[in-house]
Amino acid sequence: MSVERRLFFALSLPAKLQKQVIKWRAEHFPQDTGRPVTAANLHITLAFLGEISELKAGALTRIAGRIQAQKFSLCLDDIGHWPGSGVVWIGTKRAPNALLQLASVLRSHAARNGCHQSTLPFHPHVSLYRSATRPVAIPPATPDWQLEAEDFSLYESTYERGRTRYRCLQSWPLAD
Ligand code: 3AM
Repeated sequence: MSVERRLFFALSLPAKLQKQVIKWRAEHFPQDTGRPVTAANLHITLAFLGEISELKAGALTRIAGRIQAQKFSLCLDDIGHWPGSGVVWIGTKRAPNALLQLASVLRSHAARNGCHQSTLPFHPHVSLYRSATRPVAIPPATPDWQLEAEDFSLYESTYERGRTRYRCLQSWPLAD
């Protein structure tokens, strides 16, 4: 039987921005808000692939390598809470077209390769807390962080000893 891995395409956050976000989160949310996402796991999901075979992962990896997409800059200037999924997030009020196009291309390739895609509209975000099911006092604003997206990556999600870990398997540069 072929081994399946839980994979997704995402944008990473530079280490400096990860630290800034973690510091700001600690200063603006009470400790019992939910399960905080660790600094290394902060990301923006572009397309969730689910548990897929090596064969399918290989096909999607080759497709990702042929995608022609532009660099873009993203302003993280929005915050919200989705009580249903228990996620507190930061996002953007104005998603750049290049980001929307990249996510759309990855999602349609994923769907064509049998990876079920959510019917909810794509809402780019960085999850800060999970399991935040109680009401959360949302700070009035973020510090308006800028994310310069220069590549996108394929990640594997594993769950070991009670911890979720995201491992970057491969990255592809975005064009100037
Ligand atoms: O951190 P975010 O919310 O961007 O929520 C999961 C996480 O995204 C999402 O995939 C990312 C990496 O785990 N995810 C998990 N299960 C999912 C599913 N069944 C899912 N997204 C869509 N459908």
